[in-house]
Amino acid sequence: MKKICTVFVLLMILLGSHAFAEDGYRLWQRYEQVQDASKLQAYRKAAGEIIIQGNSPTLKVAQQELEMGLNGLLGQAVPTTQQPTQQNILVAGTPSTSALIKELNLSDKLKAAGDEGYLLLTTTKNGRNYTVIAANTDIGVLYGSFHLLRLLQTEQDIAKLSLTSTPKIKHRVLNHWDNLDRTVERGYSGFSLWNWHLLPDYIDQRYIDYARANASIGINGTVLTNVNANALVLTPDYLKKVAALADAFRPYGLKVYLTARFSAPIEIGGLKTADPLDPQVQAWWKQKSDEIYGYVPDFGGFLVKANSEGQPGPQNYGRNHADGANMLADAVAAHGGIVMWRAFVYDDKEPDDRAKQAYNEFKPLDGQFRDNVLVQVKNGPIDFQPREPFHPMFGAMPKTPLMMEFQITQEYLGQGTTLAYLSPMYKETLESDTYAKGKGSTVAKDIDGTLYKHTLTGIAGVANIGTDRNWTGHQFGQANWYTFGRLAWDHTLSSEEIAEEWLRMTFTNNSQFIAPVKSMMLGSHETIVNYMTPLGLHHIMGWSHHYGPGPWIKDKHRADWTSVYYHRADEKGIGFDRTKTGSNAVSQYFPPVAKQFANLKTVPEKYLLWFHHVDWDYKVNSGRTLWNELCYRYSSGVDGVRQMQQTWDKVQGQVDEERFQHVKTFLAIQEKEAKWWRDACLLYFQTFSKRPIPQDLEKPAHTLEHYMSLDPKFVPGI
Ligand code: GCV
Repeated sequence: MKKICTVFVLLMILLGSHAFAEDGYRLWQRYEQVQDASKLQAYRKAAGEIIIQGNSPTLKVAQQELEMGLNGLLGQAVPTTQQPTQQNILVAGTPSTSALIKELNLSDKLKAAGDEGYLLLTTTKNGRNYTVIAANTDIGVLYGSFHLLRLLQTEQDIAKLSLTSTPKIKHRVLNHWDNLDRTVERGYSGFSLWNWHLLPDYIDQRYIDYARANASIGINGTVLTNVNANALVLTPDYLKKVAALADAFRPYGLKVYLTARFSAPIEIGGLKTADPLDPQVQAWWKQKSDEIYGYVPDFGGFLVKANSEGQPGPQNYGRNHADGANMLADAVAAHGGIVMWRAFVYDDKEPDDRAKQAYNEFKPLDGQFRDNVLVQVKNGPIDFQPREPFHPMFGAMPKTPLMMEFQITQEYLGQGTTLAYLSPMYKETLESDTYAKGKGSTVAKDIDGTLYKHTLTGIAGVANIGTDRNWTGHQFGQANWYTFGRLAWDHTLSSEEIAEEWLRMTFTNNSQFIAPVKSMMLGSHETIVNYMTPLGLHHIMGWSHHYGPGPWIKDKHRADWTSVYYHRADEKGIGFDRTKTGSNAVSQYFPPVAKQFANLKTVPEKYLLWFHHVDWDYKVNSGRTLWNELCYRYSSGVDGVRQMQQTWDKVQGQVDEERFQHVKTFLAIQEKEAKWWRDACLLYFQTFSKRPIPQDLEKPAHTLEHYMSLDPKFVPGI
């Protein structure tokens, strides 16, 4: 009998491993057995048994995760007990629920851990050795458990642990641009995860795995619906479904938020107006919020896009953004909710430079927002371009907590098939110095609250997650979800550290794989900037779907959605003059920055054409003329992709064939698209520069007419 059982178990393992082929579903949570023999031995020794005293839903999932993780990583079952029976113990808990943690007398150390942080340490008591995960709250225990697992996954030494980790930002939130019909605006990885049809009765395992993944990187909020909002989600039929998702996410510390359509009082409330100063409208939102909290007692609050790109808002009634935000803030305040009010506003009826409009509208409102309002600002002043200078609102609103909005989905960065590791781009913004209070007033300090002493702080990432089996379409898209969470927790981490962690957990700890692939990831963003929008060019992509190059886009119903509005190429030169002689957008920055950006000699070259209209023969840093530099940059972008292909080809055999081939195929698509960008842009800009493409560079494959005639169909995510 015993023999039959063993054969059965072996069969199940074999079948199981086949069913869980390396298709990317397991993200960075693969928990494969540790390969380094001495590390494996040390980990097995340290985790003789797991003790978690207390049984809240969050502690339960911490226990499950530790069991699943350790069983996989150690290749053997680790028993869970309630009292110590062994010499070496892994203990996790809070002093209030775990007598064992209490006995370890950690209260002094725990003071530094706050509400969500944790301690990891190694200690001894009564002759036993403890590896300790301690926190003040259950969610801290869960976060600490994931940290410990990460140390094992990345094969770190855990013999003498002594660390405290706390998040630097309070609200770390994903923004899903998911529609109720399950399409995803700017989504390139299938459809929306939220199966509204089967909710609330069917809880897909995906929801749990999504929550696990988020908790593992400290993400603590998710906005389920598109900012181009549909009021229906606020009706009881949908609120039941929202409640079911909130229930599934709650153990993982993931709060649910919804987007509020400003005209909802009219559309679903039967009112004649949505004027935020109208008492009936205010009462409607108050009652609606109470109703939502009836379904979801820990509902996070609202995210709002108002008076932008056709969305309704307070300005429809002659009111301002503070009036709108405050009305909603008052409606959720009693329940502890917040409002994230977006500053992504611009209007083509407004003659001023689009890059200036958000600052112009919001800066005068500083100090007028309620205490539970965050103003959510995109990283740059236009719209998630491959590269933008930091948004001038950062540092400029001392009395208002500003929340960062990054885009994780790659709307302008090659969409689903491009390998772009975005940490360097996020860090570039976070580390930019606003000079708001002198040198060192970085954007990061504004959003983590240390610059102006705000306690309400937040960061949002527009999600790249969908129903694709590997979640993000591109296997490397997972790295951007991961890096967003890790930076939201601690923006001082380096892009390199994060890439290395992710690679080790997602693929292998083999250094022959890590070193070249990490360097490929670190260079990938710059490579894309080079073949799409070098030297500060921006917004020159295809019309509407934003796929591929379209520098020739002009004469559309909105000038500020065309490309010529931004690149301003003419016979003399190219670029948007945002100095005093042009739109003077530079004046929105603090004087040292404004001065640097305004001067052709001191502006960082990466922003040259963002701020200046520059002569074709202007000599850039390399000594080349601007035209020749553009040609070299575009070409080096294509070369960069080819190098990425070579790097990837060399690691064949070091990772599973399934994901290897997937990435390889996507890199081939990327190379094709890089050439398309280079050739289309150079041929088009050449019609103005009237200068030859340098002899030593690869010639365009087709004519400009050919590229202009391309009309890609069925581009996802529109
Ligand atoms: C959700 C860009 C995108 C839109 C998006 C908008 C926004 O304009 O193209 O799809 O709408 O940004 O951030 O609101």
